Amino acid sequence: MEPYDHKKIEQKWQQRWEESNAFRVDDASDKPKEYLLIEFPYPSGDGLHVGHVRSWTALDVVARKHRAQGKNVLYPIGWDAFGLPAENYAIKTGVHPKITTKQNTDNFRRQIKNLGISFDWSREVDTTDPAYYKWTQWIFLQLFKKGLAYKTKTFINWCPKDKVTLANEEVVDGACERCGTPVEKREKEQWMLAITKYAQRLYDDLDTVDYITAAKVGQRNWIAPSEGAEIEFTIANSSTKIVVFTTRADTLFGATFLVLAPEHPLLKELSVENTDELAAYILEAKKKTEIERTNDEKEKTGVELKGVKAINPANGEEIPMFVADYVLGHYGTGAIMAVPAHDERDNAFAKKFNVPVKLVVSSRIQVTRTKLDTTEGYDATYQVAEYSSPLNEKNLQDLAKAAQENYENGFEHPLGPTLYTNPGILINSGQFDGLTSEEAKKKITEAVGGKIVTTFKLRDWVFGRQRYWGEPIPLVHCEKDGWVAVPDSQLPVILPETDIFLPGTEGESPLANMDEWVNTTCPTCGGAAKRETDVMPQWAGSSWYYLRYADPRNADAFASEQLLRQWSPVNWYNGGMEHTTLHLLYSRFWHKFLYDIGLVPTTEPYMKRTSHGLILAEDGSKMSKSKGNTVSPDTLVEQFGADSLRLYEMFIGPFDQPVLWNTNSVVGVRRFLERVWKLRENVTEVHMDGATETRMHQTIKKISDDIDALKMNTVVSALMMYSNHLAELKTVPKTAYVALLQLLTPVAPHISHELAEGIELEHAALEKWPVYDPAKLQAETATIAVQVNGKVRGTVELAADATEDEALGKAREHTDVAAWLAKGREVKAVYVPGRIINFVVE
Ligand code: ANZ
Repeated sequence: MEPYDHKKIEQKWQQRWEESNAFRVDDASDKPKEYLLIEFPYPSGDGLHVGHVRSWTALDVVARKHRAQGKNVLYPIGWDAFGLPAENYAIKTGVHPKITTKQNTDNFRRQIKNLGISFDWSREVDTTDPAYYKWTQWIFLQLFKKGLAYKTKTFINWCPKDKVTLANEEVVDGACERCGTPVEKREKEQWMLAITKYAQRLYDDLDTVDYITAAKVGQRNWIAPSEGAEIEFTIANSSTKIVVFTTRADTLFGATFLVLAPEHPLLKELSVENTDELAAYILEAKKKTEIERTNDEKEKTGVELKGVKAINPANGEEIPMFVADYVLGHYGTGAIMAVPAHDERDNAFAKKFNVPVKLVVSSRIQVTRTKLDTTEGYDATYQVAEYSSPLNEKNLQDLAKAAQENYENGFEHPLGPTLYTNPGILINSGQFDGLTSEEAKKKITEAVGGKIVTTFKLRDWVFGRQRYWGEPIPLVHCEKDGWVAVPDSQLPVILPETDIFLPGTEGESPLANMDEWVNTTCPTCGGAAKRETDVMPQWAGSSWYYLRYADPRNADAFASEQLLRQWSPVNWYNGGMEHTTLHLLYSRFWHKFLYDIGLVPTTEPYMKRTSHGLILAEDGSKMSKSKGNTVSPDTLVEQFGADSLRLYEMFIGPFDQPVLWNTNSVVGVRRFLERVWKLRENVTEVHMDGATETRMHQTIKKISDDIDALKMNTVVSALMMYSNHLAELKTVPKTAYVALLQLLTPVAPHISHELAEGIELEHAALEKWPVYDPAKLQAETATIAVQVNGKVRGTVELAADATEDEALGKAREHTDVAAWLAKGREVKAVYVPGRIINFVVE
């Protein structure tokens, strides 16, 4: 048999698959549909990464198996090709992003085809193709028409190096996700998408999908609903009212000051005496990142609003007001009632600014038996009733008051620590004393005319980018009509050609310089108007691409209703953990919106979501071009073959865990394939022995189950064990070998097809998934002859998978055999599994 020549074989089969459109999926098929999706790549200049190979091979294994099981499997690919790297490269070299994108996608396509992944190439999409982004723009316009896209002056995250606005999701630890530069806050007019309008549904509907836990938890924490109340405070001698958001309305009686965020719009309306001091503070606050502002280790800063007081609606007390940057402008209402006895930040602030601390919730109800003002220590004089036990002290209110007085006279507070952040029983709260925190929240909110609300951490999506390489936002501004949508008939708004890619120093989009493009006419009144020059973020095109795959060449709609019904929802989506709060959330939002306007048939885009662990360099660091520790799939395919690379990446470790790369181990799996290759020489039409048959059924079951559970590493080890077993046989039964090839095909398709051809196995047989017989999973017993010095002296019943020790032990117990063995000294004992036991005695 000729040696295993991976190059020849892989080329041959890839060509055949290409010529026969082997993976082109038929929309009209009556087989059950299955839609498998991987995150379409950003075609970077670095080419394919071994991480891509891990994700795509895994779903390719699933795709090939499910096709073999009779499903109509859609497994598409495309390019998420807008974005900064191509643009930054253009700035550096002058090469237009369109050209680099074309080069990069060509290279990616070649590399992927060399891996033998069964993508349906006829459905390839490219987000930078006008025929595609026409629909990205169109969907944006639907959002605009429904009031979900709006332009507003807002503080945005600004990366001074990339000169670009960043979404909150793109800021990691206060720095730009891409370049690590500390992010600044700038006030800018920005297009926003009102994703917060969908916050509750995005949160609740996670219950209806099968996502890995980390992805669900990540989204839940990101959306983060918080139940609380909005309570209005009036300002003394003024008609201005300040609404605060609190999750602890039960502590209202303990609110001893009010704090506004530096961004709070009402600051301008208050007649504050110390305006200069205030203005200086606000300016400083703007320079700080949110991380700095919310860092609890840092000392709290703030400025009192001199000359204004707020009125606590619970007790009518006048309380001081401050501006402090630990209160954020965009969360809740941007204003808080500060309760220093029950909130840590307020407590730290109150201590620094000398504001009274008033305890209004207690964990313990401590009741005096004797006198309150003893100096002998309180412990001896109080009886402690736990918070959860029923309250039976009639004089609770009096006692609480007395305790407070004592505290103010300099004793440790007898009702508990001065900072107590858990819920408890109300004290010092007038008619609400004795209620639990939970009860009091509702009652106090009602009593002061507040309202119960849910606030979310999730914020609206900053959608505009002042860059070049993105979809133009298809809007026109007219003095008379304001923002007007470009009519559908004029879509797409084509990204104009230019050689100037650099954004302006103030961050205006490069498109702003192109007068001819900018100046247009208003679609409504026909008067002079200007185009919006901001473009969309990279997340736009990826928010709906999975829908386009259903009907990628449709010129009249982003996809036809019928094909959307045919393919929705995506059955299984695999992608990076890092996309949980960005892409995954954004696309769920667009999908729900499209559902609401009747354009998609399901409420959720993806039924199941998994994630692959990162592949790290051999030393455990992240692989990166700059560190020079990347491995190129091209080199590996060249040297070992695509099948070896695929097999290795499936074998490398548990699929969802990070793993270290090790090129030496690729050699190991390559050797395994060579053994499988050689095995064919021994294949004959012999009858299968019991042990092999059992193994075969067990292996089919194991691999079938493990592929669906993405346990790819144990799939490979099961293949190895099974083939090792076959290698131990003198002749390999063809049925057992066919099963091996069928099971191997999804992971190592090229060699499997070649070997199948070698034993004249019909293509169709190889592409069929083997079925196990549950009755044959248990090892069967076989009758095995026992020889002593070459003569059969008896037989024993052995389990098909009996070990040598078990077999020999059983044989020695056989009376006749034992007698023959006793005649001399045993020098050798061998068990040939499933066949014979041999003793040699002298
Ligand atoms: C009074 C109070 C008393 C509060 C107390 C807490 C404890 P979560 O759970 O994260 O939603 N808060 C409200 N808006 C804020 C803003 N814009 N910036 C900073 N802090 C803000 O937190 C809600 C609590 O955080 C609110 O409840 C408010 O402080 C504060 F013993 O009100 B609380």
